[in-house]
Amino acid sequence: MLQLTQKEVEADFRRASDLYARYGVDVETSLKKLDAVQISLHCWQADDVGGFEHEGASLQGGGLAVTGNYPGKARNIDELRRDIEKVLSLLPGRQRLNLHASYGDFSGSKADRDAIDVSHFRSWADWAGELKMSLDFNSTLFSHPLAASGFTLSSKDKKIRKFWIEHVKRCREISEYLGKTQGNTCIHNLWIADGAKDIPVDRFGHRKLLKQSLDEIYAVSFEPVYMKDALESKLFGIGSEAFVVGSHEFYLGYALMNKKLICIDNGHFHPTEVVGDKISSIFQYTDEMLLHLTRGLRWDSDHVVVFNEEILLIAQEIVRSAVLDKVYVGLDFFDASINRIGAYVTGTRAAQKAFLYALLEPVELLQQLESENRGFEKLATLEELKSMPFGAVWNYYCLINNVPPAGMYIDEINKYEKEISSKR
Ligand code: RNT
Ligand code: ZN
Repeated sequence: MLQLTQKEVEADFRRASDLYARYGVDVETSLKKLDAVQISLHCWQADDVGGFEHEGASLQGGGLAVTGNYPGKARNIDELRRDIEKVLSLLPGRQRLNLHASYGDFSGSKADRDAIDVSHFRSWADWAGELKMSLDFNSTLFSHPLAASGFTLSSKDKKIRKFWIEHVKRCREISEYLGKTQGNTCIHNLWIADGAKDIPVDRFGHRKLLKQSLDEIYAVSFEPVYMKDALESKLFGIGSEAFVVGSHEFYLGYALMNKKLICIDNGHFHPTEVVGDKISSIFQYTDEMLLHLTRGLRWDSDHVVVFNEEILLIAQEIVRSAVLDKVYVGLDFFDASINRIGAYVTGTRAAQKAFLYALLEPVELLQQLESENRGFEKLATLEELKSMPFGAVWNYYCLINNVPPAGMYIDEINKYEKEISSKR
């Protein structure tokens, strides 16, 4: 693996700063802004979306599939926490952790989804507090017998709806508790898999039921300083190819009418849709949103994030629209075919790099060229920026954050695998 000394990283950085300064970009300011981008790490990459409700719990249904059987999966809360600590030690900046309700600590008392409460998340809050890390939260409406019909909050069966309404109500209370404990807003995200494999006839009926369930759930309000609600839309899932109740139009409408956050998962759209383009539209009507960064690949939505054009445009649009402080950023991918810690670190660093790249753009200059109709110069400048020494700035950012620059984290992960995760 490429090894860099501190001196080399610093020298490269000085040269890079000088070159960016010639475009009018103050690199130190960009790095300060990058510090403010806190990425919420999804807890579910560590154990393939299994959760800890009972021993050997695994992902079931929900239109999600995790493929691969790479060794080292976290089998319990302790292993998962240890893995997350390792991941955090290899990431510059500060992160949050995004929990799913199914990851509660049920060692004291087991509870079905309609009976969970803050007691199941106390040990999480304690652990996160020690790490000075904040938590976000998700209701879990899959991997459960009452989700097996393919419908939960939009089910035509009143008993099923009632069960899940109670679950989400409790998850909101847990989110409020986490927010109060950590002293900042816990984002509660709601995603449901409700939908149909084949041609539905009563789309309207299911969507009406979902709206009713949501109205009932959100009838209780919480202080936004403690918790905020987000709603995540989807286009289709495995087994729900023909119809997903919670579509983009459905939730965007609901979020705007009810002052909730829309959650945009960039794997939940048609493959040719440009998700970055949505941000400046959404922000005309709302002043906050949640992102799930992922990588869609053909029909699947959950590959490890890489620093590609799609993620970059999302970051650029956030920076160019000056809404960096209004976007909550989460990750959402699960790959069981490679080292899971490696997946986290590679994916998170890729997302951070996209934000850094966007923060190093001379936005004013580019906007000026555009407004003066100097299209060729704008295009050429955008192209030239691609070969600026952005990697030198990234490495320096890692250095000042005391984490390995460049690919020097790879050896660390291999060591952890050898000593710890491979023995599971
Ligand atoms: C599924 C959604 C959702 C889940 C997690 C586990 O398509 O993206 O966010 O991945 O809740
Ligand atoms: Zn998602």
